[in-house]
Amino acid sequence: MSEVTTPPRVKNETKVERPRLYKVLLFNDDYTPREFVVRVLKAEFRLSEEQALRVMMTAHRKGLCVVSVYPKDVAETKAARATEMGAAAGFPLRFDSEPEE
Ligand code: TYC
Repeated sequence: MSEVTTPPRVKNETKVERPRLYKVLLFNDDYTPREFVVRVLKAEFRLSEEQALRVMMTAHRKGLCVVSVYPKDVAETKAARATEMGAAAGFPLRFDSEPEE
């Protein structure tokens, strides 16, 4: 009589990790007018007036502030576009992006 063996059941443990999110950071400087920073935050990051004011004042007082988090390519594009808005107006306004912990 032939023996039928069933293969051992192996749990599929392949983990699917979520892509890391990236923070967009806003840096303080001594030259860019506060209202201009607020305008850029509203235009590029879709912040409300209140949110934009809070982020701008935090960067102003502490040196930097996290604006928001996005997938890598979105964070990089938004940081570059927002920095370019400042440069186009003659200001040293700087945004950058970095991975979340
Ligand atoms: N420090 C600037 C000023 O006093 C305003 C400012 C705030 C600039 C936040 C950049 O990220 C910034 N005019």
